[in-house]
Amino acid sequence: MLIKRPDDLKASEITPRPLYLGRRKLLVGAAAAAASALLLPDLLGRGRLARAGSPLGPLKKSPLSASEALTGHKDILHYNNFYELATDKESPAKLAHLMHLRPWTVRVEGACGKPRTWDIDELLKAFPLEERIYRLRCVEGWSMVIPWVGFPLRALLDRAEPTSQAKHVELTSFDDPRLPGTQARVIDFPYVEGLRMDEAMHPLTILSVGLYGETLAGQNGAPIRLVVPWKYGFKSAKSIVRIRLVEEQPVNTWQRMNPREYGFYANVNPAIDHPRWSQAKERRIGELFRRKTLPFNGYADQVAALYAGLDPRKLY
Ligand SMILES: Nc1nc2c(c(=O)[nH]1)N[C@H]1C(S)=C(S)[C@@H](COP(=O)(O)O)O[C@H]1N2
Ligand SMILES: [Mo]
Repeated sequence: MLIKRPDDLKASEITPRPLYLGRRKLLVGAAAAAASALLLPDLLGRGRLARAGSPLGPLKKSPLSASEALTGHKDILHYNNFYELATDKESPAKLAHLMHLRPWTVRVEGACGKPRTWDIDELLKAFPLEERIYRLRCVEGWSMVIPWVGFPLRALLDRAEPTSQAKHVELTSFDDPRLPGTQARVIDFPYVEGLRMDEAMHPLTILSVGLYGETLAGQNGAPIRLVVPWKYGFKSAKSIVRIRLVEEQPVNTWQRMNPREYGFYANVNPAIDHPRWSQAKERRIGELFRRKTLPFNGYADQVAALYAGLDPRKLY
């Protein structure tokens, strides 16, 4: 990961080796993409169709919101992890116009009575949206407070009528080889994440379609992404195209890339260091001093009971 702030220099050490090797390829890919954007002005037209940044109308603020100062809208739009686009923090905002956001469908399938392919615009109308302010803590040691707009994942899963075999949920991001990071194969795509059924059905777990009252920008995972506030940021799969109810525990992308360092649960835990760096503190983007990281990212009261009897040292 290419980062400039001194605080983040340590983060460059955390990039797993295959990613470093992939970065040169990625830079070549980014240059090619920039060139083709110049040759194909209609890409801009497709960007407009995606309607990132459109107002979402009056929104009820969820009582489950955190009451903390929000991270600036600009920071949320310009400090992103989105490997389908690029591995540094600033490039996703510059490359997001390459994403083709319409037509877009989300397939809900697997162990359920009513599998369905949702058109994203139908889906946006089918579930009442609300504003949810959540802390997001990245495993790299930074955090933000984000006014998401979305609805509980549970609402969508209930519509599918999960069967008793549905023990886990696997969420899959898009895989568009036209995008520079995807093309460079910096990690295995599509990006996959997983939750246990009770985590997926928990009222704090949402699908987000917007932030700061507007539809999501591409770099934040438009048109729809997962948000699980008590877990490290990487659990929140962006630009989802498939949600599958499954029996077995899914293997998520980071677990597959580096099983020694990333597990299935990824619950925020200041007491358990990542093999190569501490998780005790975090830098809130926009703030100068580090603050202490809270167990379950501050959501312990609501979720700690889900993990009673589970050894966080073995199952992180
Ligand atoms: N498909 C996909 N989803 C992803 C990622 C990614 O690279 N690809 N990065 C993850 C990581 S590491 C983090 S911290 C969050 C960042 O979300 P944000 O940029 O909207 O803050 O998205 C997560 N979801
Ligand atoms: Mo992250």
